[in-house]
Parts: sequence; C-alpha cells; structure tokens
Amino acid sequence: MMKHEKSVIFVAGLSLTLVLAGCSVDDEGEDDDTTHTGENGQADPEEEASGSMDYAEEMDYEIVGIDPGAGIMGNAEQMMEDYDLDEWNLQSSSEAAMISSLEEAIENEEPIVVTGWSPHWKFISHDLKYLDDPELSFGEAEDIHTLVREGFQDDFPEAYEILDNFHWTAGDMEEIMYELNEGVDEFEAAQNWIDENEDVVSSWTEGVDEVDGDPIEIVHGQWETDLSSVSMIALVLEDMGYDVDMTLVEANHMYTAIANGDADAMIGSWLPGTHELYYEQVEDDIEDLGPNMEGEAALGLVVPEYMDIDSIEDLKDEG
Ligand code: PBE
Repeated sequence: MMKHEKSVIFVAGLSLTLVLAGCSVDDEGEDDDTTHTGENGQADPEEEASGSMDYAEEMDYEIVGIDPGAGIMGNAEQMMEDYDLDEWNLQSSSEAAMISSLEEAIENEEPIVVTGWSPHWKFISHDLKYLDDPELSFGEAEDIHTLVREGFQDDFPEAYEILDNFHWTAGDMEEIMYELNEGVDEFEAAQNWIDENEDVVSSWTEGVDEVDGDPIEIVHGQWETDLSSVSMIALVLEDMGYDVDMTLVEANHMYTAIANGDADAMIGSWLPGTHELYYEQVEDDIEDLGPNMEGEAALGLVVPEYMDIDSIEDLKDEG
C-alpha cells in the first residue's frame, strides 16, 4: 500500500496537465471551514463572494519560498516578472519552514502557494498540485547531474567509476525521502534502500576495486532531496573503503567548491534550468559526469488540491 501510494502520487507530481485536468471541479464554497479567518482579525465579510478572488488577500499576496540561494528562488523571481505579479511577494525561508507553513495551511484548509519540487515526499503525504506554468518560468522536466573536480579521476579512479556509473530513479530517491519524513535517520533510510536494491548498487560497483580509507569530500545542499541522495552515495562509497565527508553548503558554494578543488564531488546538480547560473560560471573548471537521474526532476508553484486555481495566471487575475 505504501508503494502504491508513492508511485501514484509521484506521477501526479510530474504529470501536471493530467492532474490539473482531473481536479479543478471541486466546489469548496459550501464548506464553512474554508471561510473562517477570524483568528488573525482579518476576516473578510465578502469572502464567499468568489473563492479564488479572495485567495490573494487571505495569503497576503505572499508566495512561500525556501532558502534564498536555492535555484528555485531565481525561477520564482523570474516567474513574478513573467506573469506581472507586481503585488505579490516571494518570502524566503527554508525547506523546513516552507513545509511547516504548508502543513499548517492544510490543517486549516487555508490557501497557500509555495515553491515546490519533485522528487519530494510532500506529494506523498499531502494532496498537492503544481500550478500550470504556460510561460515556463520554472522550465521543463530536468535531470540531476553528478559533477566532480578536475583531477578527481586521477586521484580516485575507483570512486570516479562508481560516481560515473551511479544512476537511479525518482522513485528510488523518494523511498529514502519518505522514510526521512517518517523520522528515520538519513543513514538508516539510505541503508534500507541499499539493502533493498543490491542489484542496482552492484551495477555501480561491480568490477571496481576496494580502497583503504581514502578521504573524499562531497558537497550538498540543505534540501532533503540532497540529503537522501548524498547519504546513500556516501554509504556506498564507504562500503568500498572510502572515508566520506559530507559538507553542507549554500547552493552556489557547491559549484565553487568543486571548481576550486576544495571538494571532490556533488551529485545534486539540477540542470539545465535550476542551477543554470551556478553551472555556467564553473563549467570549464569542473567535470560533468552527466545525469544520475533523468527527466524526473521538476519545479513549480505548488498548492493544496482543494484550492480552486489551476495556473500561475490565476494569481495574476486576482491582483
Ligand atoms: N531544490 C532541490 C534545489 C535543488 C534541489 C529544487 C530546492 C534548488 O536549488 O532549488
């Protein structure tokens, strides 16, 4: 049942048109719960007049973002220009704060718009939808690449080979993310995935010689997407004899650290769109091993299913 839920909802996360076509007919107007905002003293007597017109005011024209350095925040700023959302603000926070705002809104069946991405467990745990993005401010489906520093292959040929072979799916990553969200420690969740996917892991490590404690530094972002993948690859490399250091840095510093040779590798490079600017700056000074996940990463504005809007354009109409 857990598996079933996961795959269905992940498909919903990526198949935007299908989802939107299938879920825009709810009429929430009859449900009293959706119309009470009295607690904050801003209850609007005309609230019931038109469900979607009131969303903007109820949300204080605020889009809930994440950490300012995340690539998705650049896309969101671009989006506000593309759709002329002059009255709206993009509130920066963190993934954790964004998730708690989202969960609080869902609890109270209030409107909320957040910057969201897939793969992510939030689509497993909650009924959410991406708003349609006809201007493609958030780009199209993306790949997640593995990047290493120049000279890495000469220094650590075995690790290079493993990272070069490393390839998985969004469904794989979500299995780890799901457990993380259930409160399982990231290494335990990663180890569980490895234990259940020995054939996949051995296709990366087969024929590669073990080493004796060579140190490798992998840089990653603070998002759970990165935490789940990096914990997994760190365990795989450690099992092959490496001593892996995982270093959490701001998004742009992942790229500069690899380009400067301060770090050895990163496995969370979202391309071609999300990290385009960071990537372009260091392109000539790094080695790109290509996608470790293909065509399954996506970004956008995410809202609860119960909201009666389908497109980013609908935010503009309310302004
Ligand atoms: N994310 C998750 C990151 C990359 C991975 C989409 C939040 C970002 O830079 O926006």
